[in-house]
Amino acid sequence: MKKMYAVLLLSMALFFSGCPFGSDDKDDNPLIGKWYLYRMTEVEYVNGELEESYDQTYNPVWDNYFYAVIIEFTDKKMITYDNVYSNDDYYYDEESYEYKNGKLIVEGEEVPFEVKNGMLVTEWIEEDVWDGDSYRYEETMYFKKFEGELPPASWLSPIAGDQYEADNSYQTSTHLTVGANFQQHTLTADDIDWFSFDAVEGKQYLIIVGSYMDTYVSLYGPDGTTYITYDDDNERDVAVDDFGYPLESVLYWSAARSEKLYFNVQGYNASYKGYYIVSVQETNMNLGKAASADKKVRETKFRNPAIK
Ligand SMILES: [Ca+2]
Ligand SMILES: [Ca+2]
Ligand SMILES: [Ca+2]
Repeated sequence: MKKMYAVLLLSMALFFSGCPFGSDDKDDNPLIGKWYLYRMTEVEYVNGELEESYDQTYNPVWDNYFYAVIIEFTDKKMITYDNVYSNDDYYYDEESYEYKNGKLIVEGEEVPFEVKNGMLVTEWIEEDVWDGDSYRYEETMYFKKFEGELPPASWLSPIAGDQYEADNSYQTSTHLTVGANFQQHTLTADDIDWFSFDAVEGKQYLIIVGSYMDTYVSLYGPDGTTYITYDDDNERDVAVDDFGYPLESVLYWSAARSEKLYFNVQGYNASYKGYYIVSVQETNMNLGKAASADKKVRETKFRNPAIK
């Protein structure tokens, strides 16, 4: 399970309290219109050393608006829309703002920004010293113009089941050809999607799931019921083709015998809904013994609140 959407919401709040960019000086208010977040980067330093970095691009092929935050600037109001993935609902926040002499003023504070080549870019930097260590956090958000209605229709109606349903048991699983291009699926409420693939003795495999959603993959033996192992958030940090979507779960399997194996994909929390891609690829990587079943993780799996 991950925290990124909580971070995103937090950063939206922080973005409007101050950024280091200079404003541009057009007479017309360049902010007017609707903007969707299509890319966001975060970099964290501890004592000047890179600690963590994160770069998320929302892929436009799918319904990327399902995941992205959208901001609308009208003459007087700055309105933030954010989809609530686990409900057929969305988050809405409205604030007054002023645009004067090229400056954006929100609640009495100047919020520097940059509009360039049809993009709105914001950057936020925070520095802090805590317990003798210095922390620096940099966040850049890139928005593009959104032309659709707000909120997007997909935020208000239940997400549709994919073409592979019903596949909520190993008996109704979808067979994947190793090395084939990814398949697109959705997780609807309380959905679970079962798959199978043919493993060959002595070969290694990666079950790759890409999503903006927090997914969880469980591998089962040829009887479809004997649990083998799992992956949640690419626990081994396997560097692999992400097919243009954020790598979510990557399960490694080294086949000791030739057999048909089963696996399923579900949300970390059963209420999660959204889109994902899945593919099984052969790999030359030898990562050693697969991670053993982490009982602690599995037991807490459905106890988690809806926020990622
Ligand atoms: Ca499904
Ligand atoms: Ca299903
Ligand atoms: Ca996960």
